[in-house]
Amino acid sequence: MDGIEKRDRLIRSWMEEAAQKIQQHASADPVVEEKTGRKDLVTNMDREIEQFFVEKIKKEYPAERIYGEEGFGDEVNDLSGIVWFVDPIDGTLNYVLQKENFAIMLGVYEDGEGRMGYIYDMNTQSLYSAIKGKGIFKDNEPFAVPTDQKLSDGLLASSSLLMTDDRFEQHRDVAKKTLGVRMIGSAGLEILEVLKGNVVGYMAASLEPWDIAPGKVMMDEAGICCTQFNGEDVNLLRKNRVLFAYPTAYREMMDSFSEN
Ligand code: 2AM
Ligand code: CA
Repeated sequence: MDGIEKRDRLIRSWMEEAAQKIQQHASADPVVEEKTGRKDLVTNMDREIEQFFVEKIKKEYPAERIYGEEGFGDEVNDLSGIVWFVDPIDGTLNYVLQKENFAIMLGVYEDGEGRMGYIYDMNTQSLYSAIKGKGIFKDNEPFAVPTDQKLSDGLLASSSLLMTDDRFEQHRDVAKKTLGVRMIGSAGLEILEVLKGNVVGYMAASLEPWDIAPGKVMMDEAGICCTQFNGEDVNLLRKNRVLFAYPTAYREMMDSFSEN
């Protein structure tokens, strides 16, 4: 992929601008609509921010495709060429109910391979990024990630569905082996918790491609495992059940699943 430095510069400025737009509306109540149900929401801000990114990307890179949560990009049925993944607000339920604990996410892939990943933490106004082969950054500084962690020595992040739905008993057995479970409700922020070493892993029962793609670039760059529950590669064209975990914790989780 050409022009990585220019892309990085542009993406950083767009992420900052998007964050400012959301910040400016922080005191106003968003207009909320249900998508597939009462737990799956979209607001005027999700739409506005995705449209903002689509406009910027299409102006600079008209030949490249955009796979965005709210549908303002392209219909994407394969990952050939350059594909941009856009999640304008990750953690929309938090955005509506809490006005905090959400993120803006963007990923750039080439022929299905992660090249660039960005997660903007709206709580701390920090931009985490990864460029394949170039490392991980917090804002403009290199960001050190732990090399490995064990399941029994740390905390585990989980999507709430795994804790509330009886189909996931095996996952609760894994959770019992840790020091405790943590749930934020934003895949992007949970992935950052893994990256910081605050949790040894994150398991989620239902993540969309744009929830996974940006963080997966970071995981790959940091040597952290990221697969479906069955060990297969994630599929960035549909929903996935995903495990993100440090290598030792990942092996312990997979062993625990196969014991049951
Ligand atoms: P979203 O807010 O961008 O939809 C919540 O546990 C996490 O799962 C969030 O990152 C949320 O992303 C994601 N998620 C994916 N599909 C979802 C759905 N149908 N309903 C709620 N959250 C979903
Ligand atoms: Ca979203």
